[in-house]
Amino acid sequence: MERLSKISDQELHRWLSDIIMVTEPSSVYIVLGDEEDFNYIKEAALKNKEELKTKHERHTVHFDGLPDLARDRKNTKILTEQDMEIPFINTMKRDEGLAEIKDIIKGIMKGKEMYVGFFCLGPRGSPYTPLAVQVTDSSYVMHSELILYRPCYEEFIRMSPNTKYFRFLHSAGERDGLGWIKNVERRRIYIDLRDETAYTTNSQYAGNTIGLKKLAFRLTIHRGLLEGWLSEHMFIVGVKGSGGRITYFTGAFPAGCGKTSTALMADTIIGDDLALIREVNGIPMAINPENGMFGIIDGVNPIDDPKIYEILISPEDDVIFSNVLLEDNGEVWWNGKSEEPRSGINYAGKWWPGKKDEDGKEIKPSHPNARFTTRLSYLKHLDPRVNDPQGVPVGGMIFGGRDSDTWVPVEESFNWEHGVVTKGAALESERTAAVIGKSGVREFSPYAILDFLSISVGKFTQLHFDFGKKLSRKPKIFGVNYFLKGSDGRFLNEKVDKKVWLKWMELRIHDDVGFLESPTGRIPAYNDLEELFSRELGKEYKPKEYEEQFTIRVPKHLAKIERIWSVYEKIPDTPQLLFEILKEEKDRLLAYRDKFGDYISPFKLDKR
Ligand code: SPV
Ligand code: MN
Repeated sequence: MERLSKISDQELHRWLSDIIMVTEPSSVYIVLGDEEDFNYIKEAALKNKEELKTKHERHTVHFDGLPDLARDRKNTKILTEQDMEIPFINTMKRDEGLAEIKDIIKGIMKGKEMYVGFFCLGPRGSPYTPLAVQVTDSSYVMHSELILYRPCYEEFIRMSPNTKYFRFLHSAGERDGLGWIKNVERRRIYIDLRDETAYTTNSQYAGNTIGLKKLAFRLTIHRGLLEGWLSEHMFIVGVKGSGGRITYFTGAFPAGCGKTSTALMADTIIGDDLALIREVNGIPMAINPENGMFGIIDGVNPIDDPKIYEILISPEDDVIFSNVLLEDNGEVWWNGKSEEPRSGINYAGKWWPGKKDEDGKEIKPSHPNARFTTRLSYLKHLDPRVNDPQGVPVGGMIFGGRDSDTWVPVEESFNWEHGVVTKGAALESERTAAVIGKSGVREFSPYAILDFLSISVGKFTQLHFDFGKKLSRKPKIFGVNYFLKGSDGRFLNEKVDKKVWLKWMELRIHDDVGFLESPTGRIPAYNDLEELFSRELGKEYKPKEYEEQFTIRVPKHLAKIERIWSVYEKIPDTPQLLFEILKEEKDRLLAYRDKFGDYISPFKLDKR
């Protein structure tokens, strides 16, 4: 009470006392976020078996359990006042949703401690940082948040009476002997836009439960629409250019398409998942609402991911591993370690080499969606401006999907609107084996944000157009494609090539290199890439490779425009400008086809 009474906001007190009455925890712990609290929460997680010890003091393991290993799309709903249908978004009438939650949370915290944490979704002391309160009965969730976000109880004490803040209420509900949730059928993730409050019940998986991550993201998207700023599913990185200048990029990629690896390959990093972007004096300024990474661990190995791997094996660094294999000797194993896995416990219970499920299928030692939770500050290439209250100026925005046959490896759009439409709104990605369903099928993935949108993708597109109008320095928008394949099915590029694309984009932002004009945008000239490949990677880049990679595949582009057109045609609030830009692109492609044929060698394009 003493901790809480320092915060004068009466509405907060009322809300907390209401949920305490309904959920009936046996005690309440107000988290200030200092070291003492951190240790208290971590100890609690170990005591109640939400986390298990490993051979390193600072490393723990958490298991979500078989039914709870990923985001629950079906039960995640946006609560709206009118029962509006929004294409691609799961909505529900607000009253009904709130009533359902109220029923589910009755007495749900009985016998448990409730934690209340105060957080800043961005640098402390920034006018652009949203505030948030998290209530949870899970010490794992609070422990994760203390690693992933900036605690800021002090800001709540200081805040002026009308300051808005997001509220998150989570309960893992009952757990069984293995620590898994018992009441899967009462799992709900409801986001109430009106009160900027989200609720999660009967789940542990961080993508459902960590209010500050993807639930707050849905709320910032909505608040951004009302206030005229952008909330993006993007990393924020810095790329070094001549004279030591740093140019900042944000980048959006669907899961499994190179987002994390790009963020780690850049020269500096500010964030790996989310970006809030405001217009300040005509400049787009980005902040990272997060302070840590909740990253996929599957496949992380010392050769391809040295920066992450180093953190994951360092006894000095706080790491929570989830849904990996915890061997009996206290060693953590995931797919990417060089040794063979030994017996232990994993996301499916006890595990031993060769263990099979009921259908006789081998149970993987570590789950494909296994994750690590750790601090960004451990990265040696952390950007010095990561806590700058003003954020960093965005020079370029990158969109990239998994595309075997259409986009070239890197291309600049003609202007902001053209980029928003043809790179962002038109983003597609081929499904990977990690997602249930047929792999290789192309999915609509606008802005890589579809799973998290709380507003129509038509409105989100209009918001980008309007945002651009306020800017005197518009970011250049680029499309990248790391997954282009040759006619024989092999990838045309190596993983490291993305370094060259980043450097080329950096040069373009400063107009330090020219470009070739294609019907779909501006592509690199051969000589510029040859020089960059040699300088950055010590690699010889042959004209033949360039030609194959940068051929403009006209029929593929035309087919893509048809697909995208027919999707947006069914979204009632799509801005007319989107169709105009698609139409212009189609006309350009047809004109180029008349002149050069279906497959256009970059050597035939005009240099500017
Ligand atoms: C993503 O899936 O985009 C993630 C992980 O960043 S989750 O927190 O599950 O959303
Ligand atoms: Mn994400």
